[in-house]
Amino acid sequence: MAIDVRGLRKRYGDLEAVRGVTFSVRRGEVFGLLGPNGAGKTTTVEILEGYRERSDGEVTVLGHDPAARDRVYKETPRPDGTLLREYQFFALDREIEIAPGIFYPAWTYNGQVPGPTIRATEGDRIRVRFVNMGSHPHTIHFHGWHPPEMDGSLPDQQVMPGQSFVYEFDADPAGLHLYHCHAVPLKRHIHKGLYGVFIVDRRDDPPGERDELVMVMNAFDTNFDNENEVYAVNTVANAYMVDPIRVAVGRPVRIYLVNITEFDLINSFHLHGMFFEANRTGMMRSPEVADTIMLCQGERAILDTTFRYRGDYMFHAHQSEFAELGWMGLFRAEEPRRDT
Ligand SMILES: [Cu+2]
Repeated sequence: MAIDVRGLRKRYGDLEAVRGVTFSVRRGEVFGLLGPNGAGKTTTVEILEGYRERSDGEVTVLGHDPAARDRVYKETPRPDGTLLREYQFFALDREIEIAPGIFYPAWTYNGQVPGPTIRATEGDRIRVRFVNMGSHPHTIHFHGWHPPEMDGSLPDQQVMPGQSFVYEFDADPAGLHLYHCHAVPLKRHIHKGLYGVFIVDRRDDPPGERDELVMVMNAFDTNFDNENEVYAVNTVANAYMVDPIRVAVGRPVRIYLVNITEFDLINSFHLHGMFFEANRTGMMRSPEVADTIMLCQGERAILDTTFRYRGDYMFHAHQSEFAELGWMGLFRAEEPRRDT
């Protein structure tokens, strides 16, 4: 049996979109889901793809549960103490909501923009199985040390729809990197949403007693005029104005800041009421201290700081136009929780 679905249910709040669906599909069988809009067809397919979590029921696709984490990520210890980290990446065409009620026809890695963050410790081995389930040729081009055949940038390295490729290289050097599609035309493939963050931790500086978050500065050309209409960090305009990022007074905070904005030459991050240490590419020996940092596309920096006072701190691009079009947010610093 290729696909087996028993008692599948999916609830979105009070709405039950899929109400106990049971079916099975044999290998080679042509199978269709028919029904009016809202019948739950897309939700069902997205659960089979592993893109959406189910509320109830049992699902197997080619013998595997698509909700199982080991389908997309697996780590295996190696004799020298490092890890082999294996990822499964799919290119998927997907509509994403970039502001309330504004949908964008994105090209995605694994259904999300930015794509999944790849994180390793220096010296680990990275293996990414990439399957192109989208409608155009795509690649994954990583920043970092790797042999040219793993670069995903030349015309004959494009992975055609329905095809796959395995990228494999060592996590090197320690720092903050990124990956993105390098198929042509490049600006179209990048701004459609095919990018993500690649963090390599130093072996002597593992993630410790600090709060960490990834901030990808991105933007969207919603009317295809080669200019952006919506700006954000992590895709959704003004998301952190509505829902501030909670931090604790006195506890270190690290931001992994990456600029992937297409069409505009630069982007920037400005934080109100305080300063941070900015470590460009995560590789500087002595970081600069600033309250504003400018990055061109593909540049990135690790920002370290600690909030001194309680309250709301605004952050935004110091290009006012970007800020007004959605690239603005808040940190909410609160007294640390006492767990005694
Ligand atoms: Cu592409």
